[in-house]
Amino acid sequence: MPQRPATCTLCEAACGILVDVEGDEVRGVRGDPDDPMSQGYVCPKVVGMQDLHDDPDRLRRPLVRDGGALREASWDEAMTRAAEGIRRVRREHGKDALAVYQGNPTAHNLGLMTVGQLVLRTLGTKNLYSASSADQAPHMLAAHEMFGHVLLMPVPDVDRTKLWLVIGANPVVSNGSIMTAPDTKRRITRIRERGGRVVVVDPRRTETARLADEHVFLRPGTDALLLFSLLHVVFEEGLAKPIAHAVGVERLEQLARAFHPERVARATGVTAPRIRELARAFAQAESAACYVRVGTCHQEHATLASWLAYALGAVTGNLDRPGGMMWTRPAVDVLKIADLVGLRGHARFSSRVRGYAELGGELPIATLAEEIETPGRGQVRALVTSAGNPALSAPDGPRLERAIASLEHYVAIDGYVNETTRHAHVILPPCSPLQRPHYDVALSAFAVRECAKLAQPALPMGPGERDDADILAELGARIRGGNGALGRAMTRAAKAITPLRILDGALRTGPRRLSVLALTRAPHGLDLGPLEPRLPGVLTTASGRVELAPELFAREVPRLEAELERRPPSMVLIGRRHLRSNNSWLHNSLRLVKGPQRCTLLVHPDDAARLELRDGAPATVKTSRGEVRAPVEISDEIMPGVVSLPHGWGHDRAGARLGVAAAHAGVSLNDVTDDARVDRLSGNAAFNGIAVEVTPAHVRVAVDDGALAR
Ligand SMILES: Nc1nc2c(c(=O)[nH]1)N[C@H]1C(S)=C(S)[C@@H](COP(=O)(O)OP(=O)(O)OC[C@H]3O[C@@H](n4cnc5c(=O)[nH]c(N)nc54)[C@H](O)[C@@H]3O)O[C@H]1N2
Ligand SMILES: Nc1nc2c(c(=O)[nH]1)N[C@H]1C(S)=C(S)[C@@H](COP(=O)(O)OP(=O)(O)OC[C@H]3O[C@@H](n4cnc5c(=O)[nH]c(N)nc54)[C@H](O)[C@@H]3O)O[C@H]1N2
Ligand code: SF4
Ligand SMILES: [Mo]
Repeated sequence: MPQRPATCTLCEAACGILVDVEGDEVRGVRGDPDDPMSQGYVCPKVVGMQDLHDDPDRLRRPLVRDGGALREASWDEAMTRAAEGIRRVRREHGKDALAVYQGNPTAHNLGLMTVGQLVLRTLGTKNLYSASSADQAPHMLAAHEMFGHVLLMPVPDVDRTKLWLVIGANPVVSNGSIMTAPDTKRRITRIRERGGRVVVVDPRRTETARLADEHVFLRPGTDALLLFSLLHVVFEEGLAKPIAHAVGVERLEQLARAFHPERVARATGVTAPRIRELARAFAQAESAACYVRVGTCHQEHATLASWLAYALGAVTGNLDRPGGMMWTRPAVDVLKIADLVGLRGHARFSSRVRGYAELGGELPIATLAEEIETPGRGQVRALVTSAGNPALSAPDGPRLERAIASLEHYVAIDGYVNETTRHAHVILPPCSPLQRPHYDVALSAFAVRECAKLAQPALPMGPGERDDADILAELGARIRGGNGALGRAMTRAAKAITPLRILDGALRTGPRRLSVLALTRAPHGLDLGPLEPRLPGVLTTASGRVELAPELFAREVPRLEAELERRPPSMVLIGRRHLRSNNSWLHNSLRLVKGPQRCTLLVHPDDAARLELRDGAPATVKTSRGEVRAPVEISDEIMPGVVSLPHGWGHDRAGARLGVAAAHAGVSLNDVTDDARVDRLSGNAAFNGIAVEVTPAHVRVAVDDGALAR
């Protein structure tokens, strides 16, 4: 049976896989031992690659809305309808009346990263949105201000570090993010085997925490306070040895002065001696990497947390050195491509209603609902979503859903009628990930080891099937050229610029002078060695230096300091991820969703006793924005005063076509999050740390919004 080498595109680990193929059918998917990066490792989610391909609910033909219902249509009819509606809205209301939202799987799709960006980011609308502002926007803004480019986010050199400080990340489950590191579990074990130390800071004793040397409970939303305090100790005890290429050390030291451990202990829940010990250990380690991720991004001081984590590395000499935080030198110069499609810069324009600054050419997803609802010039009236499900993934999903349902025209590029795309006027479905070529343009820029791999499609496309690049090339050409002869000619021209052609050009002009041909000769991937120091050449700041105390951030410090005086809510809600789940999707794979109910509310035993919650019984979780009911799971792995619900569930919406998922519906965490809670600097959604009231589900309580709102 032929075994075709490919890449699992479900998460950032980008594991090498072997696809067993018989005729046109997939018989199985397993780890590829010859992939230099993943070396045979795969996680349980990998079966999703096969299940997605085989899923009878996955659309094989486009859908168009007739009256109330979606019906199958030919590609030509669907494309005509899609382009016509967008052209009409642009003609009548201007280019900004069209919004675009790109979801997370974009980053895992060669066609969407190349042709997709060229089409979707050049439509002339300022209403560009993506999952970035529900994810890593704070890291991007920190990188922009400190290093000069939104994509210059350094990655932890986990394979050489002696001290790995993991804050607000659970890489044993997520397999790493802004850090391509398949089999993080093994990498953690190796750190410990070579005498290193792993410390996890998280309001939950996670799967990663259980493998680490230590776990520190931290009150949600207080990471910036903790990080400032670590810096405070480093300076106070004379342990600073800043990297050579940094400016702003004195200013940073001055700013850190207010945050001595004794002062932040109460707010963070971490004792002063523990903070001092951690700071000393970090500064004195042979090498140390402070890795912050989604947990530190989904909060109100997220950009400050990202800044201070990078700064801690720089001040202790751990930025740009083996075992510390390092930049990659990928075979495709991602910065160059990003610049080409406007993915750079900050604050060149702002959102119309709340005035949030653009970042990398995009506005915060937390503002899309109001941009649709609020009348006036520039009001959003049409939408294109590609590879996303904002009804479940954006803060206050129900509000955004109502707004989307009110649009004049909505086109979705997605293989499913999901909770968002069920509102579309046209759905254009791409083929399965096994039917398209893959090269990780985005993620190879954040891999803990340099690598390059081009996977050819494991299976051919069937009749009438198309990949994302093909769909977007045509849609873009028809939006610009219309549905007549000009549009057809433009479509032909656009389709000639395939993802592989773009990739070949990018590889040839990239720093390693590779090519599609060279990679075709190494079907399991090329190992290009460990990360290497890149300072000062990598920087694109005006000063040519690492900026340790950007004014934009320094100005926010008084607001952070004020947190020390604020009385925290008695109970707050955070999210979590599960090994067999992937954001809002893959819940249609029976192999992945079967077993015990996963959408549970984690509650500490003390809180459960106080609130009279019983294990397995339903609880009502209420915020100022709404309420959901979920079964209680009592566990001391969660901090007292904190409850946790996973995001991406809530599959019982009428009209979605997800048979298996609907039978394992759960509830959507984002039914109760608040789109007004954002990190002010980056506009990133502050999903976590929202004040909640939790009661046994049979008890009805009158909630005073004022008391809940912080
Ligand atoms: N409360 C809370 N909310 C969160 C988070 C959280 O932790 N807590 N996490 C946030 C984060 S980090 C993220 S990244 C977002 C994710 O949010 P989104 O990106 O909006 O949502 P996904 O669940 O990833 O939706 C993926 C959709 O893309 C489709 N898709 C998959 N592959 C392809 C493809 O190759 N082509 C096309 N065209 N479509 C494809 C799937 O069918 C699915 O419908 O959610 C965010 N929301
Ligand atoms: N299996 C699986 N893998 C995934 C995904 C998935 O859904 N399932 N999603 C993918 C995506 S889109 C992303 S972005 C990555 C995310 O990858 P990670 O960043 O590793 O994501 P999480 O597992 O959500 O880890 C976030 C941690 O932050 C903690 N946390 C919550 N609030 C706070 C806080 O205020 N401070 C601190 N210090 N910690 C806090 C949570 O308890 C949680 O353990 O995972 C990717 N991989
Ligand atoms: S960790 Fe799992 S889901 Fe992620 S790429 Fe590897 S096999 Fe796929
Ligand atoms: Mo994400």
